[in-house]
Amino acid sequence: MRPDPRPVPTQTGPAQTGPAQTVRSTCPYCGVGCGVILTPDRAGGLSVSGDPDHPANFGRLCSKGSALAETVGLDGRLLAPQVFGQAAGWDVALEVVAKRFARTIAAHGPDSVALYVSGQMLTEDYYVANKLAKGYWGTANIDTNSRLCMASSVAGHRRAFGSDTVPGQYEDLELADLVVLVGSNLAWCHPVLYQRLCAARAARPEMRVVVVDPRRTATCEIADLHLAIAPGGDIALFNALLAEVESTRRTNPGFLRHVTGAGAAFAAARAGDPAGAGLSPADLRGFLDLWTGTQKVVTVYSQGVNQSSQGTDTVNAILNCHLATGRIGRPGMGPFSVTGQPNAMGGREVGGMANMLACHLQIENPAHRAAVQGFWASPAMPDKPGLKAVDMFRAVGEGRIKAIWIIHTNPVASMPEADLVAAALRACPFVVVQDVMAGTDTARLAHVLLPATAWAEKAGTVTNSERRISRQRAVLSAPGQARDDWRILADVARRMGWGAAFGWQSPAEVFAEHAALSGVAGALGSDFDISDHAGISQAAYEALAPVTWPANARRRGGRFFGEGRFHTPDGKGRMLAVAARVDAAGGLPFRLNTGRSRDHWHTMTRTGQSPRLSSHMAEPFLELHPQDAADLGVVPADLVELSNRFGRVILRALVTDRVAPGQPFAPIHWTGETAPSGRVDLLVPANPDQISGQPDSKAARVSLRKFTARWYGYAVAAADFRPDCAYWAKARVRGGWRVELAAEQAPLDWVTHARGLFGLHDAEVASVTDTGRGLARVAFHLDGRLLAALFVGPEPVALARDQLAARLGETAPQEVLAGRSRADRPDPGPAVCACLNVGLNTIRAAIEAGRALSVTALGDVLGAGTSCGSCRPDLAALIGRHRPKQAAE
Ligand SMILES: Nc1nc2c(c(=O)[nH]1)N[C@H]1C(S)=C(S)[C@@H](COP(=O)(O)OP(=O)(O)OC[C@H]3O[C@@H](n4cnc5c(=O)[nH]c(N)nc54)[C@H](O)[C@@H]3O)O[C@H]1N2
Ligand SMILES: Nc1nc2c(c(=O)[nH]1)N[C@H]1C(S)=C(S)[C@@H](COP(=O)(O)OP(=O)(O)OC[C@H]3O[C@@H](n4cnc5c(=O)[nH]c(N)nc54)[C@H](O)[C@@H]3O)O[C@H]1N2
Ligand code: SF4
Ligand SMILES: [Mo]
Repeated sequence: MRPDPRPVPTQTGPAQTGPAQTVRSTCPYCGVGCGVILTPDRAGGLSVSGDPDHPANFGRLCSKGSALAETVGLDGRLLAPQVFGQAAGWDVALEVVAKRFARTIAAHGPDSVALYVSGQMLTEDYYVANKLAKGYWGTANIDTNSRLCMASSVAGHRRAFGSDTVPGQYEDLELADLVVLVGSNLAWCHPVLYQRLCAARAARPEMRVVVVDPRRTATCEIADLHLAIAPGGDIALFNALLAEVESTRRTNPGFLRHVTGAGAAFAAARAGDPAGAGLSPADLRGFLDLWTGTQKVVTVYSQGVNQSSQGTDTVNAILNCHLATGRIGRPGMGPFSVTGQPNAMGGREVGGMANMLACHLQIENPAHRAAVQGFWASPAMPDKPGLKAVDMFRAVGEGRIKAIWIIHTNPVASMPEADLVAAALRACPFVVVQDVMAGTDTARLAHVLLPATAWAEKAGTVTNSERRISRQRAVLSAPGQARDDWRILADVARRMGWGAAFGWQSPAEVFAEHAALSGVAGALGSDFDISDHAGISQAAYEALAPVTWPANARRRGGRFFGEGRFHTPDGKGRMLAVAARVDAAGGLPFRLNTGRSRDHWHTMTRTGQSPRLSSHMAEPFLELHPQDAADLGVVPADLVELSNRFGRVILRALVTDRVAPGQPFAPIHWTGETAPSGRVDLLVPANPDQISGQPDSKAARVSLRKFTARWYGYAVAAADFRPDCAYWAKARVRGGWRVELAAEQAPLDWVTHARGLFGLHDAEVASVTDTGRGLARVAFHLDGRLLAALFVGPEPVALARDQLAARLGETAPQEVLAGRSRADRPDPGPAVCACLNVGLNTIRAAIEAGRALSVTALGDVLGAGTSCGSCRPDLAALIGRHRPKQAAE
């Protein structure tokens, strides 16, 4: 074992003893897997900085990584087990869970239970969950939110390579002469990788970047060419490319000797209709020339590819082009599926999906099953795949699954057909939810809630998009009764009678066992073999430096497939004949695209705790093309209602030509906790890819209309409160909350209404109302300090929102009622640069005054964009918009 040679001390000893040293760890958000240095403040908090020596980020962090310290507080945490609504000790909770699962399996067979887990679990947690389900319960009904995320990539890899292998390394993006980003908003979703790409391009201006996305995203700022492809047009595009590769004789005949299926794939590509991509002939030609004429090409792809009913075929259409040209597994060349979650890769490595076995072995292969079962000495081993996420929740709804245990994911918010998922859980006889937060949409439907330790409180490993395994280390002690995820799973397994197989004392022991099993898999030909670490000692595990797999006596790190050796039975790569399927026309008029915004993480249970991250986009919104807006009679800041057979959603209109007409876009982050009418997944039909089972999350058909409220409101409050009206959206601010409201009915008396809303029945009140014009302003205070305020009008209220929120706890309520900015403190506006907290109004003022007319100058003058840089595309756009006339000339 190679110890970490770097100077920062690492924590030793068990995770839960309240260590207080500086440690190296890994960011818990995206699959870039950035290294962080954590220093606890001994008061339950910590400071976070980028690890300059970590090979994923070399010290960089994005806005989410740099705000991690704001998310480790205990607000909203689940701190004790709850059993049927009552607080309970661990003994009771574990006993209830163990007995119920044992009884259900005994009465209805192993396939009557299920585990639904997450690509955010640590490898050790995931390993234990998979061992319990497959080896001991005897069911393959363990699936994960990775089904919503990476399943099409996994299936595409396995079809082409015979294994789920990501061939390249991050460095390839820097070494390439052309980087093509397909369905990836890298600037917001993998910001540090995007920064590495920007830096490489600045150093080598001849490098080219193409973005293939129906939307003009922030990532397009770096693009030489933005192909605003027709949604689902990617197969047509890559088939056109493959046909071009063949017709211009750019194939690599030497490499093609190691590939089968080329003839059929070329024929299918020739038969395709490039018009399906929906691009202008000039754009298409430009792309084909660039790709075929550049040897060092990396094609990065993400959810615009995976989350489609043709996701797997789209993946193979991309892989075909790289196989045909031999541009794979060599420096600066290759297809690159970037993973979303921090341990999407680790989950695939332990086999934590319904159709996989441990260590990339195959569930359908008897020798593989025997090897894993032999290694585990386990009583059971399913011989066929289990239910994939969509089918799993359908089985719950139909009563075929009678007990489900959900860990580290929030399916009631993130699954398609979300209300059906909620209904299924409501009807399920036994639902266990293991989370760090008490009030998530999923947790509210649980019979048993199990409190897990959170990031910075627990220890383990994660694998990033480039196959690099990094340690997460604990610096904070476990709050309340929270326990590590792996330990909770092992505790239940022990109570089910399997003490010997689940008897580990630390995550190091779990990792050692996982690494040993990978050696068994490696001997069977698996790519995933980290047997270097089999039997790793506690001390070596504590000191483990980031390492890429494979890691065994035969191979350490590096790229795959450059020499043309694949993991298929004949050792050859496979090109696949794929054809674009044309979606049946008809249905509702709009196609709803969904995805992410810059500063929030999924269902916001953690990023929602940070005022800084909450200020970039404080409300759920709908990007809507100006033409659509005009047709619907919608102006900026209006509310829009989206509906289809599943229900309705209300979002704030963000009118922009970043989206094409007919293709509005909404972010996925808002939930029943933060904006009950903003839960977009309730409108998304599952419509999974037939091969991978991955839902088609970016293609819901919806109708739109303007939502007209009787009144609109804006409120700030020091204490949390829950409105009850057609539309509301809540966001954190320093010292409290800010909330947007809209309702179809007006109350009789605004002061009474506001008292009830805030629960401030005895506080002093100041109010101004103009019933005739439908205006009201109500402020509550105690000893002259502002506790809460509500502003109401017949139109969306215009006022200095951030400024008002900043007044919470301050004096002078009369001034608050005036709704004005204080002259001595201008309203900075919503944060554009979340790292350094620089607001829109501040930036705009600097541009309009001519003080900063480039992104670099904005950095010099205000600091904006100088930390993670993910706002730099926004800054450039603001300069374009607000630059003084004479300066523009
Ligand atoms: N800030 C932030 N970063 C994150 C996350 C987060 O929640 N917040 N989540 C992480 C996770 S788990 C994931 S999976 C990744 C996802 O990272 P990305 O895949 O980059 O993010 P998305 O916004 O889901 O989708 C990417 C793009 O696909 C485009 N798209 C839609 N339909 C099509 C199509 O038919 N063809 C093409 N070519 N493009 C299409 C959308 O317009 C969108 O811009 O992000 C990770 N990083
Ligand atoms: N329409 C649409 N839907 C989508 C997508 C899309 O693009 N469009 N994207 C999909 C994708 S790619 C993904 S990855 C999913 C993500 O969807 P989810 O996985 O459901 O979202 P998260 O908010 O990340 O949920 C993580 C949960 O784990 C909890 N948690 C945090 N830390 C810990 C811990 O240490 N232990 C435990 N036990 N719990 C913890 C959090 O509080 C939270 O409740 O959403 C999918 N849904
Ligand atoms: S890019 Fe940002 S969110 Fe992703 S791992 Fe790095 S710091 Fe974390
Ligand atoms: Mo994801």
